[in-house]
Amino acid sequence: MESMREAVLQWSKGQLDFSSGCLLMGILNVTPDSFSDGGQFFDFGRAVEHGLEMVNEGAAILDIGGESTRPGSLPVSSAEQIHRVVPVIEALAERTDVPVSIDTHDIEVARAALHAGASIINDITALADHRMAELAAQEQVPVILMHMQGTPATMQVEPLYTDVVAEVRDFLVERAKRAEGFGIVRERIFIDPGIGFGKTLQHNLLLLKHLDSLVATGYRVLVGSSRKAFIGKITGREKPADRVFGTAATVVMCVAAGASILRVHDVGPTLDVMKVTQAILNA
Ligand code: HH2
Repeated sequence: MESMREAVLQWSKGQLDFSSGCLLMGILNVTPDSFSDGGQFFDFGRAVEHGLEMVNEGAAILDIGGESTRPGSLPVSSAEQIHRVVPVIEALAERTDVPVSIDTHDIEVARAALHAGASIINDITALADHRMAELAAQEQVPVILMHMQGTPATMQVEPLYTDVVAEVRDFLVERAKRAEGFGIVRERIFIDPGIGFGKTLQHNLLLLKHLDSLVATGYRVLVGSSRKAFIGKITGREKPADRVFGTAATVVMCVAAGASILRVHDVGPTLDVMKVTQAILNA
């Protein structure tokens, strides 16, 4: 499957070069309450500065979100999300060539973000709203389709699967095919197992262990394991910022399995982990 794809993904507003393997997406949460960095980049100036810092450290994409989706979180209005993210997207689109993705499942927010200069849609509901699929097709931008069981408010109450790997894969392939039906070209579709979204520790571990079965679908795979709670459960590290080394273990596994993009908070250190892993694989 890999060989059938072009190494460089190009679209009208951006490009991503996968020729040396996996790329990093830097997380920029313009929120007061994200699980890891809540409040840190809520201020416009600090958000832009941190975005540029991640580009300097080697981020190939910046993922900007105005709503926390941590377990137990409640929805934020479209107007408030737009108010949070649009100025930051405008400033970053002006100052860097790195493509900006908008982390939202809200059609109004996605429209405003694309208008402001974002050029990728990261949708944790995998285009549950068909207008999002129409928008992506019309604007010809890449989409990230993530798996989630339930909603952020309730998803960690009692996640249940018979075969988590097969169920997540089948869901993502079904949504990816539906996206193609809306006119989004296959190369622009990324699938994401949704680590921590309606999953127990064991579910997360099985999805990471068998990531190759997602890669084998032929769609490019994105993984967001950075600093998440399951790493804290294993290591005993309560503070998300202390989970960087734990995250590094997931990065090695994902790169080895053939993931295309890793969504991370700690771009600089993760790039080193990725480069060394890639060098070993290429030896
Ligand atoms: N995880 C989070 C948010 N968006 N998008 C994708 N595609 N994949 C993920 O795993 C993913 C995501 C949650 O992490 P974070 O943004 O750091 O926290 P919060 O939701 O609390 O803002």
